[in-house]
Amino acid sequence: MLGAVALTAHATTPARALDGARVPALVIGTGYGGAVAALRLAEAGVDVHMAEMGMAWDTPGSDGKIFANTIRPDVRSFWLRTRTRQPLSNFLGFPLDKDVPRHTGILDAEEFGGITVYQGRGVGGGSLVNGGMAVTPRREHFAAVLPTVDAAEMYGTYYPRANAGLGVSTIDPDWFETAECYQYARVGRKHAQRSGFPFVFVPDVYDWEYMKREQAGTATRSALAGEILYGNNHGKRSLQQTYLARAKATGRVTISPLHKVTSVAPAPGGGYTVTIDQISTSGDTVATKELTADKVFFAAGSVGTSKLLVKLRATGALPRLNGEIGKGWGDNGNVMCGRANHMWDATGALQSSIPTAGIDNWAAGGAFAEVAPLPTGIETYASFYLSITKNPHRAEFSWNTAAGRAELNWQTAWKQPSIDAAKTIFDKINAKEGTIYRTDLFGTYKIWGDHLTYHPLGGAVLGKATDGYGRLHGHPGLYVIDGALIPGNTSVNPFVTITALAERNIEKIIAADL
Ligand code: FAE
Repeated sequence: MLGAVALTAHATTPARALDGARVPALVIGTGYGGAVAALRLAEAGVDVHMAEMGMAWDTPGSDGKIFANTIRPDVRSFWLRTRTRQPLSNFLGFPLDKDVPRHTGILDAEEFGGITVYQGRGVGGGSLVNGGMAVTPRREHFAAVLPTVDAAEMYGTYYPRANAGLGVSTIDPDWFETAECYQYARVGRKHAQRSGFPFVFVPDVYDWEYMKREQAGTATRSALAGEILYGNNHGKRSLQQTYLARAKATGRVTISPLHKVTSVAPAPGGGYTVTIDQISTSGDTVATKELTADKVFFAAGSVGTSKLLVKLRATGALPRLNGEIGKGWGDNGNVMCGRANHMWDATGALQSSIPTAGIDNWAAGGAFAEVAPLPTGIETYASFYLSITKNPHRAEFSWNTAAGRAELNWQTAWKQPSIDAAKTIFDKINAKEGTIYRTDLFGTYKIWGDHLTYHPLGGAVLGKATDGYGRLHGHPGLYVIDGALIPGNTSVNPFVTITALAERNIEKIIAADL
């Protein structure tokens, strides 16, 4: 039953009193950029405090589980909404969304005019809710995205460092051939190859040995129980198990969950005054705290960092931020679709929620499509895909003074290049297989999931809003270290690139500024 899971009190009290404190480094947000910054600063002997607006996600609910199941959203699932907003809104003619109690749940479906942006909320950021697909882009694509960054250094040092720190590995190909839970991916491969498309395995941070045991029935199921969007209770190496665990083990890092940064402004005696609202699990402010930080790292994610920075510039808190703030935002070209297979191409009732394979048509058609699961527990004869495409459109965040909120000027029609790119793959496969697109997944008679992104990128682009290492122009001691640095596209799933770039930038910042 929705909302029936009772939650015990989550840790909301920081390890030490924040109000009035002075800290050497304050990190806003605990996703990839924030976790890398915290670990490396702490290893360099700097005490770090992290403010995170979401919950700690370290305490089980009354069902004994920390995270809710994707098939049964409950109070834990969504960030401060009264109705779920699932990426797949319909199935076989039935709407899937349901009422839920308003709560600081794990998945934010943040709505702007033309797009819903999905983001993770809590200690671990997007790593709590994502598929763990850990893809290093092709070197030539990286060079096109961030031409000012030395690619030799990235591929020689920082991508390997990020992959090791995140615990990335690839599925055992022999097991893939026989595992019941990847029948859907094998069907996806067959169809891709019959149409002449390159098919590639996608690395992941999920523990593949654990998944083998799930399939064998010797471990509690997580990926094989449909867990993903609202967190995985087992198997996935989120930042809680990797970078953040190592950061905490240094003894120099403290984290305050349910603490939302609302302002950063120069402090009279040097450094920055940071204003933080402590919120309850229903989203109400219960205390407002002020501390002083020598250095502030914006790691609130592309959307969170951009929203804060456009506000701080417009309201005069950080007046010397430049005109590039808020610009260069893109959706990584995300678009989803499903295909209806013939009855002889069953995709399996048991599907691992962790995708492991993709169709690479980037060079020819500007699309990289993941073969995604549809873990409904029943045979659907559907193939489902998330495409990452080369979409040229870039939006801008701005501060609406009258409404007191940040706005994004993305337009739904801007997804058309993404749809066209995805069609270079799926029109061909449909023609070859004699199949059709599903029209029941995103509404009634709607083929394309073109209303959303999981991969917000940009808004404080490297080398534009910041210098070549993320130092914000105009205010020394302020840094951007998250997905906001990347100008709207990475050609693949973004978190390995966000992590590697953060590794590169923090190394330079520690050497030069601290
Ligand atoms: P992020 O991880 O979003 O962390 C930012 C943190 O800051 C969050 O915890 C926020 O709650 C917090 N925050 C925001 N504002 C404030 C504030 N004012 N005060 C305090 N805290 C604040 O940022 N990427 C992949 O590479 N592979 C995948 O398989 C994949 N699957 C995805 C699936 C889903 C459903 C979603 C939502 C995303 C997925 N992504 C995937 C994207 C990936 O998770 C995302 O690019 C990174 O998490 C972004 O990392 P950042 O460090 O930029």
